[in-house]
Amino acid sequence: MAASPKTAISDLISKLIAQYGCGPIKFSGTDEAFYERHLLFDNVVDANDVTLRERYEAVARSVRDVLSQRWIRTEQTYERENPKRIYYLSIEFLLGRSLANNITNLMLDPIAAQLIKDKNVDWLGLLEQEPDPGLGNGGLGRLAACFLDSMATMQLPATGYGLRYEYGMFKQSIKDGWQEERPDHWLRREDPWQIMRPQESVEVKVNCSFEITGGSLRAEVGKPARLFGIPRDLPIVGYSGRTINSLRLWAAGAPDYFDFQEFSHGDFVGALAEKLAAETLTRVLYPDDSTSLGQGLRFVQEYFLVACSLADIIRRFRRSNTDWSTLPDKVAIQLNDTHPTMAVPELMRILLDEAKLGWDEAWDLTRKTLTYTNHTLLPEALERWPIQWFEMLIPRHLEIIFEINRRLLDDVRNRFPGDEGRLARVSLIEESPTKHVRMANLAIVGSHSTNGVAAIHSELLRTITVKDLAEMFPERFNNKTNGVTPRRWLLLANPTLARAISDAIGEGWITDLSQLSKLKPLADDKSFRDNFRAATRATKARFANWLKSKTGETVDPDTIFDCQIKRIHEYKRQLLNALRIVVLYNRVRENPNLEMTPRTFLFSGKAAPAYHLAKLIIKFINNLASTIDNDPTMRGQLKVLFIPEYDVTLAEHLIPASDVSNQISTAGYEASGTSNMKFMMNGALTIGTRDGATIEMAQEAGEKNFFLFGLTAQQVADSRGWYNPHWHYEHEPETRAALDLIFSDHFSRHEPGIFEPLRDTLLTHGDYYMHLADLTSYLDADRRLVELYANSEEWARKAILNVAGSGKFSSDRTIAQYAGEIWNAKPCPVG
Ligand code: 26V
Repeated sequence: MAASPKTAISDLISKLIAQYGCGPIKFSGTDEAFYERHLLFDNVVDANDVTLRERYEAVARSVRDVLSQRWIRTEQTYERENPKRIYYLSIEFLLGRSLANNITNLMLDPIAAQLIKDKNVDWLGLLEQEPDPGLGNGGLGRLAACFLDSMATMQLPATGYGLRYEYGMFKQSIKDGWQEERPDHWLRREDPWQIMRPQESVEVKVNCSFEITGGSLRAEVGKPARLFGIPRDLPIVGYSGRTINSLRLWAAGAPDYFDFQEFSHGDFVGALAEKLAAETLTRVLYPDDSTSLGQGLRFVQEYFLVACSLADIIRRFRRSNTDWSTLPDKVAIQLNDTHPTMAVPELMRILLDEAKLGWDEAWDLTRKTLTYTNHTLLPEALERWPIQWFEMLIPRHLEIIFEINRRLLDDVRNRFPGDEGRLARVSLIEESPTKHVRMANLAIVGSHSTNGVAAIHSELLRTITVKDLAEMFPERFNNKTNGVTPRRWLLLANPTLARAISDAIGEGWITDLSQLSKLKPLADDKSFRDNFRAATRATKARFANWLKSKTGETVDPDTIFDCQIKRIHEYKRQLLNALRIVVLYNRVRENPNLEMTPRTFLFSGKAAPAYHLAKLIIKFINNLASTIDNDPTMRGQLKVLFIPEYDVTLAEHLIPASDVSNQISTAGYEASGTSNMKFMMNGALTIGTRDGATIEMAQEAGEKNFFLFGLTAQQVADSRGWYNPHWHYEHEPETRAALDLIFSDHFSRHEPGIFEPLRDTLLTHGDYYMHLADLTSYLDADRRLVELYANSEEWARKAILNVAGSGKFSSDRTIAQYAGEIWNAKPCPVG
């Protein structure tokens, strides 16, 4: 007898659970599919009358059912085997949606496909029901998420630790061309992926209390308080579902019992207010702008992340180990940027005050346990916290920092007698204008490894930014070029290309991306090129449909899709891209018969709410877009579109559909970049500067398959003293015409003068990021690129060679290097 569809799904899931080694789950009395059980028992709804959101929840919970036993077994294996564990501490994790990713990594696609068919589910609509959790600003947070995927896939015993912000990155909309921000209340509906673990809450003691007055949080000095960290775990499913690690996110709360005490003294409302103040701590993620650096709440967030995570790590360590001296053999703690650097004094405090070790042993263990990654050289982004805040919140930690510094400076005096300048530069304390702790110095001194995220970045860090410390501790400095997970960024985001690749070289690339090099000879194979081109064309059409349904905007898949998507920042030079477009526009205006290869310029990205110039750049791009749209002489040859609300999901749609990737930062300023790698593995060609990991990408693909232009980092540094943007304005007619057009209010007819600050930055104030210096060579590279596009066989050949050369940029490779060269950690397969 043929199985009914319901039974078939249920059977398949049971088989899968069996395959994962945990034995089939027995239902009590009913043989309904998981999905329908969840609809009935969780949502209590009639399966014939459900909303798409309810369907999403039921499918997500069904997938969670499949992984839950395996998840428990992963932790049991680690408890039993007691391997060296990796802890990744990060103030941001930009995970993206989980449902489709978990289905792919659990290899449940055939079951999902069957469910879609049997139940006639609007799958794309259903996926859209899951919020894209914006618990990060950009590259740093997304890197953390890629690393978690790689560590689980490589069966490494790793845990991520972060904060459960109630409001993530703001939602962006565009009104009259301007960015508007709205809060992102992503937890409005229950998140099926988060498991609350109240029994594993930890207590954090601080030396002041908090109060909300007039909407802001105020610290009351000298009134010690206790905060509670309540963890929620998210499953991190390794590819093939063998290992399921955890991301543990802390939410702040006040202890449950406090209100009873206060209530008995009559101050019930006061007690509740205190609870609210405590919960405020993890309410919102800070945007990466310089003004936010001045805010005390962020400082408390950083300490809270560190205190909760270290308490948890040490508790776990003590469960299986009695001897403190084995800490570095069992625990590796990676600090993702300086945000969790208070781990240095916090671990010292635990070892000194709780374990009662002597200073030397505590210091040795601390340094051997901690490691630090630097993600930016921008001086305004290097964290420095006022000493006063340490005094107020964590005076014991300040005492420890002072003692670390005293010993460090003694060491400097011994090794470099009389070198007062060096002493001042190396010190953990910046003396003026007011005393601050230099968090990067503390992280370097208090750990045994400091790495940058691309070869050029690590080199600049070592030889310029923290030169004196690198001279003192040369063995600590190393490079780990970033990578991205090919599961989310190729297999899941670009199924059409992924299939074409697998058909040609097999599926080994999914977990060993270096196998993409097998595509190299296929660049010369006409039929593979045809497949490749057809895949790209289909993906572009799919993107155009998605964009239409999301935003109402129309783009033509037969034009070149030329993209720049990333946070809006002066150093990333979205303005340089806009200037290029103004020059192209001017060429048509001057010669209306000019035939251009039709192009669509796509921008997306958020500006920090207080970063006024970045917001003006968004406004300029939008005005440029509407002016070009409304200019009949353009005859649809150029189109500019700023897509609002850039997030992981948008990137997953847009990157696979792109022909051209713009990576055009001022050389020396983009530490690595990671979207550059995603574009490359999806077959886009890069037009870019010699910056960050783009340099290594060009090496891998061959420079002749790249469109590199502009000043090198060395040239940028060397010309700082004499660079004069006016020279370019005076001597380069196209540069001059473009700027004149902008400042004639051509793009701001009804808003005269609004773009004056662009004149200030590009001319009056000296063009710090050297837009004008690079514009001409950018245009030259752009011309070569468009010429190549006319030869579609050659274009496809180069695009294939780019994919074939992208194997190095898997985060699996990066993680293998961290594990081997920094953590000394090994896989711990789950039996
Ligand atoms: C922070 C701030 C704060 C103050 C104002 C300006 C500013 C600009 C940037 C940042 C972000 C710093 C950390 C960060 O996200 N770095 C990014 O890390 C990525 C992963 O390693 C890397 O690919 C990017 O190049 C790097 O910018």
